[in-house]
Amino acid sequence: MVFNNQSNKGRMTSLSAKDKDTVKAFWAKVSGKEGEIGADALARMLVVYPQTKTYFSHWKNLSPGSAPVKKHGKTVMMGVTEAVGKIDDLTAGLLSLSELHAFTLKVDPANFKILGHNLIVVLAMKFPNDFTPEVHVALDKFLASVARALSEKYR
Ligand code: HNI
Repeated sequence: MVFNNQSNKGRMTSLSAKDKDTVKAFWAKVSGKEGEIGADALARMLVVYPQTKTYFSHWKNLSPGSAPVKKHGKTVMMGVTEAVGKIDDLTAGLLSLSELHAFTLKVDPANFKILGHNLIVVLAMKFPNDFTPEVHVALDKFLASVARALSEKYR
């Protein structure tokens, strides 16, 4: 592994063109599986980080596999797929979603990172062969950028 090379510059601050291509190529495998992946990631977040359950207290059942977890998991994951399509300008692309989470839903932005982490774990489990270190770092940067874009309206 080579450090301090071009592709590692700016880690966590910007996605290189290569990172973007890596994310898009990986997402072609995710496409069509948003439902199950999103439901798994959301369910895992609610179990492992139970403080996140407060935002969903209006649901009847927050357990893994429940109808609202499946439905909302897919909704969130379609949002991430949309973000892949807007990868060149996430701040503008996710502005209205940021507004919704900040002003209407009042979600603490720390939770965006938590969901991103759970999503990475699920993706690694679902795609063990495709989840190379290169894919891992590109996805990590992408999800950090999504979290930052969603946090835009909080500042
Ligand atoms: Ni989030 C609704 C996308 C993280 C709590 N969320 C949505 C919707 C989308 C969405 C899309 C539906 C919007 C609409 O109805 O117009 N959420 C995303 C994305 C991320 C994210 C892309 C991060 C990657 N949301 C989070 C996190 C929390 C969260 C981390 C809380 C822990 N979201 C909500 C809540 C709603 C919501 C609450 C409303 C759901 C409902 O049914 O009440």
